[in-house]
Amino acid sequence: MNQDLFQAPDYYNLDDLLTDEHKMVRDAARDWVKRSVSPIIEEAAQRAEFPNEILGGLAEVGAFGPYIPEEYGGAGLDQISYGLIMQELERGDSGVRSTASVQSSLVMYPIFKYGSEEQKQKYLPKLASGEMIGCFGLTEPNHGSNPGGMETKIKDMGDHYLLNGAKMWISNAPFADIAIVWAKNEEGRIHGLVVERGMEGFTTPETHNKWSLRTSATGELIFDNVKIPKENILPEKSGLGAPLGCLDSARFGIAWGAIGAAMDCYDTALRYSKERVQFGKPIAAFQLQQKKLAEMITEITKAQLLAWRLGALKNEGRATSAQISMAKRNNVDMALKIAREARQILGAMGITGDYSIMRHMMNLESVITYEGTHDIHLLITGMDITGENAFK
Ligand code: TGC
Ligand code: FAD
Repeated sequence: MNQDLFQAPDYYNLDDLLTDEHKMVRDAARDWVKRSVSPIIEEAAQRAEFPNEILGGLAEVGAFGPYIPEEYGGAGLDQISYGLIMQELERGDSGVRSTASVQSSLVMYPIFKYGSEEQKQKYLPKLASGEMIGCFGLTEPNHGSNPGGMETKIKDMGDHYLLNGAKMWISNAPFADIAIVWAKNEEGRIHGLVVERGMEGFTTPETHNKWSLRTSATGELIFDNVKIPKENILPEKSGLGAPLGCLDSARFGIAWGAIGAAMDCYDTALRYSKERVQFGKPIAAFQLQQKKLAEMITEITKAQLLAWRLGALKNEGRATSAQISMAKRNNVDMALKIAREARQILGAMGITGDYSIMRHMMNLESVITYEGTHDIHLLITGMDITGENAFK
């Protein structure tokens, strides 16, 4: 690929709102992405493989459990630092950010929040170091936007549970060591459980032929009479609110991550527009191209402000689920629109793997669907402001 010349846009001097620690964490992730992700990511995407060699680096920049306390191996950082790490990872590639999001917010978070002390000691330090990789199984073949209808079941057998059912579209599934799986008991109550690779009856076939998020491995989780020891149930919370609480944390990270993809597309298009000459002038000198670029930086700046404020609210424990939905929806949509516009600024060159834009664009088609679709987040906002539920 072309050399990574990325320069982060900061039109409203938002760095002034960050602490020294935020900037240090952000810059470490930014440098690492430049050194270790940019040079290899295009080829990994072309091969449709997760680049395993970056796992150690992800752990080193604190991408696995940034806000999990240090006593459990996490980085003990605040929510804005978490957001900034996700922004930098997705600047490299959404699939890389996905792997870190799932590990942090969908695997470590539920163990930390809903797990027993033994579960925390057993899993969290290994997940933080990348020695163990996890995945999160909520979506099923017949239940995507409506996870409350799930069919995966556990049956109490006295000294253990029997797990039956299937999950699909699960990030990290093909190589995960553990899966946080959501299943209903005989009374229809949803519980989280830790399923370990190697348990008899548990398989994780890979989903192939994706045109999006090609650097992230996606698969199914199939449970055929899997014996789950009772100590593998997350004891501290049950009900649909338990998995949805994890999604709040992951959606927050995505709201930041999408800004990274948008910044990369904008920066690439800006540089290209100054270098590409047509009709005797750099295309940056034409009003139509300036309109595109000016609107991009405006939208990025608005998204940065939204994310920063949401991070501040989250640090104070005041961010609501609906506020998180608004930021996820707005920022992913913003990034996808910017990727499409930036691609046009590059003309034919924009469709090649010599530039990151098309990869970002294709990735964002998954990001706008997973963790709650664009429609679902609009309905969450609609319900919050009107008090009327338009889902059902
Ligand atoms: P509803 O009746 O509204 O709520 C059920 C219970 O949950 C509570 N709740 C929440 N709790 C915490 N955080 C939230 N965001 C919450 N939203 C709701 C609610 O208070 C209630 O609690 P209780 O105590 O009264 O029982 O549920 P519903 O069945 O009507 O569904 C609501 C809806 C549609 C908003 C929700 O189900 C939803 O968000 N659907 C979208 C599904 C989704 O986002 N799936 C994501 C799967 S994971 C994924 O995509 C990972 S991609 C990872 C990557 O690679 O980065
Ligand atoms: P559906 O729910 O079938 O929706 C189809 C369409 O109908 C959408 O446009 C939707 O907005 C619309 N719709 C649905 N309900 C309504 C309504 N009430 N009102 C109006 N419109 C509606 N899941 C996991 O559990 N773990 C993972 O790690 C994970 N990783 C993923 C990775 C990738 C690459 C992808 C693509 C998905 C992943 N998912 C994961 C699944 C993801 O969360 C679901 O795809 C998503 O929640 C949407 O579900 P669905 O695809 O079944 O779409």
